[in-house]
Amino acid sequence: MPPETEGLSVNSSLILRILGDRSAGKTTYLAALARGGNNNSDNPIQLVEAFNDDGKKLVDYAQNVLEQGLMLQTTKLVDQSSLPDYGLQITVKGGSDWRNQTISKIPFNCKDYPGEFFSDLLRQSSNEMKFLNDYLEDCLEANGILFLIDGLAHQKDANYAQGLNLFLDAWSRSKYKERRFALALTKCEQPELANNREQPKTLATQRFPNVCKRLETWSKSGYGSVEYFTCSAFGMLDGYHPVANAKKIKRDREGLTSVIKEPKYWQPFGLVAPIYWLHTGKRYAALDKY
Ligand SMILES: Nc1nc2c(ncn2[C@@H]2O[C@H](COP(=O)(O)OP(=O)(O)O)[C@@H](O)[C@H]2O)c(=O)[nH]1
Ligand SMILES: [Mg+2]
Repeated sequence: MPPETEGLSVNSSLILRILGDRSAGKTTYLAALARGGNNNSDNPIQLVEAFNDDGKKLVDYAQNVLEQGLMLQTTKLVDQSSLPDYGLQITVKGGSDWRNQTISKIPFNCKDYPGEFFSDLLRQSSNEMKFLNDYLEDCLEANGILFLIDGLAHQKDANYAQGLNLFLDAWSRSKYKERRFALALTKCEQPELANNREQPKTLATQRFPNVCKRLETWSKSGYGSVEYFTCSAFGMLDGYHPVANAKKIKRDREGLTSVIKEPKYWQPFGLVAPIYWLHTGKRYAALDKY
């Protein structure tokens, strides 16, 4: 259960699942998020804290991996019930309405599925189908989905759109009246993405037209709402011409493998924006920058 938040404006708990292909950046996203806000007074993100053991482990992991510039290990395929379930709470100042100076606490639980789940979804047949069905069942518990896509993996657009069919069909049968689906492009500090990062829907539609079409159809059919976001777990290095704070290790059809370049100047962006929207149904523009 989330901690006591008496006297503050609190919405009911967000039950979140993160979807995405292997190497989309899911674990890095969560680790960077758990590492929390900074002291910049303009930053609406005041605090990110863990409220369960899995969440605390994630924070430690983030400190080792992101601050020391190490590589993350891939998430292992295990039985759905033994996946870590991270309990985090984000404290945000202000709100989508500029007159609103309240503090919002966003408690949420989140599971980070291994990429094999998503591969099963793409293949729609596999020896490991048992995992797929368990995972789909588990997703029915969620009222918010965050779908992370490596912005550089646009060659997989058609594949992803097909995988979404199966997923959305299953999720649309969940018990919730309000379903929110956030699509976030990751690694948007990369030059091909950075210029358009302030127009997330345009960027997503250009690079992943089939995925976006599928999501729009789903939303127009009344199953739930969709929003688009851009983010980076590493961010950019400031300067006259800001550059990606990332060192490339390899790039192929699957996307980009990299590590953070200057951990000291680490400034992720856009990580909280989709979660705020999934929680409140409102966009809070200032969060796109932090
Ligand atoms: N340039 C860049 N690389 C990232 C970012 N987020 C993750 N990565 C890299 O993408 C690769 C896959 O990340 P990971 O979190 O393990 O993906 P997962 O399989 O979806 O959990 C790793 O090499 C990460 O360092 C980002 O924001 N920018
Ligand atoms: Mg992972």
